[in-house]
Amino acid sequence: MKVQAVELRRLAVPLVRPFRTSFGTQTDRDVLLVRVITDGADGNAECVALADPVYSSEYVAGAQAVITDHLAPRLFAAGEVTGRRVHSALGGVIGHRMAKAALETAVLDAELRGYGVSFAGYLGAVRDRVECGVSVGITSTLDALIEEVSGYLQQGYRRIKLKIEPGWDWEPVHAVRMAFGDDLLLQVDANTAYDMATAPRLRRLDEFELLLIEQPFVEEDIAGHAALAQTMSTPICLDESIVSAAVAADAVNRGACSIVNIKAGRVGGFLEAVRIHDVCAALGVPVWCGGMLETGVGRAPNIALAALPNFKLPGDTSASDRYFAEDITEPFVLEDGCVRVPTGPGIGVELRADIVEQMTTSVALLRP
Ligand code: SMG
Ligand code: MG
Repeated sequence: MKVQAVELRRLAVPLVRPFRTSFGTQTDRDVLLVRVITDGADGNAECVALADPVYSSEYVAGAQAVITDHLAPRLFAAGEVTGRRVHSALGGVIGHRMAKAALETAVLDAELRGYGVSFAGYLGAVRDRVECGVSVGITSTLDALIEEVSGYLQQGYRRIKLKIEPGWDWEPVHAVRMAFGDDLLLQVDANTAYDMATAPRLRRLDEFELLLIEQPFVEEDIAGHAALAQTMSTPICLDESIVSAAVAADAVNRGACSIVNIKAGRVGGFLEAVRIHDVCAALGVPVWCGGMLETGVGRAPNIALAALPNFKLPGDTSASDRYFAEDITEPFVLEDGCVRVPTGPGIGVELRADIVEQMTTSVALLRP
């Protein structure tokens, strides 16, 4: 298969409600869709970078620039490619994992459509439905939080994740435990907002028997997480820190985490994501699927990934209506707290051309 052109399309997609984390508030999604046009089928993917470099160093305009100036030219120059060859074709470029992941996923989508094989089948999925959790942003009041969580539980979500930061930690977790009881599967995500000075606040969360605490310290601080893990009964899970299978194995072996969040975009693609899944399985460490407020284009392969056997906890793989009034593909719907794994060829979903057109803010076509 030869990639003949790459289309980069930016969309402005409003979120149904603002999503506040320790690093800022998202009110809409600046989506970068990547389409590869090949001599066979076309392939689509979504780049998970946010509009600003606040979750990671990558951001949408930067991803678009690196694809335009560095990655697409390498992909064109590679000649005959398959999904598995994309990583080495782009290897000369350091970092930019989210941008690389989008290209690799689009090539895989094209390739698998040619074979008539689904992402789930290709990656090694063992389930046809995956359990869903929901990530709940920081709210202005505890009452607003309880109301939001209550709505999600009524819809059937099987696990709640609360975003925390120093000053919004013990109180919201306590309020949610009081309102919904000790059996609720509950976890928290700090998005690097703590350090050794504020760590005592985290230790107070041990009383709530949380499933895990996600990424308390900055991403580089593997040693700090290992030290923290020694002093807490709540399992530490890493998200931002885990950028490859090698880093995952190292973090686990050094005692920095006992659970791993996998996001294909953060680690450079679904093939590396499967390697992380495999190394964690070998080390006895459960994984779960993270989310980046993806549209259906990005959600579909995430759900396929989440159907692999070592995905042992519900993921941030919520239904489309948790994010968007209208998804740009056929929507993912919650059924008994689960979403169905797509079975069609490639990512298994199609773009809704009219809605995509309405939301498009720019289109660029890259050619060799
Ligand atoms: O897709 O449901 C989702 C969002 C899940 O909380 C979520 N993602 O650190 O895990 C995380 C955040 C990163 C993105 S926040 C805009
Ligand atoms: Mg996280």
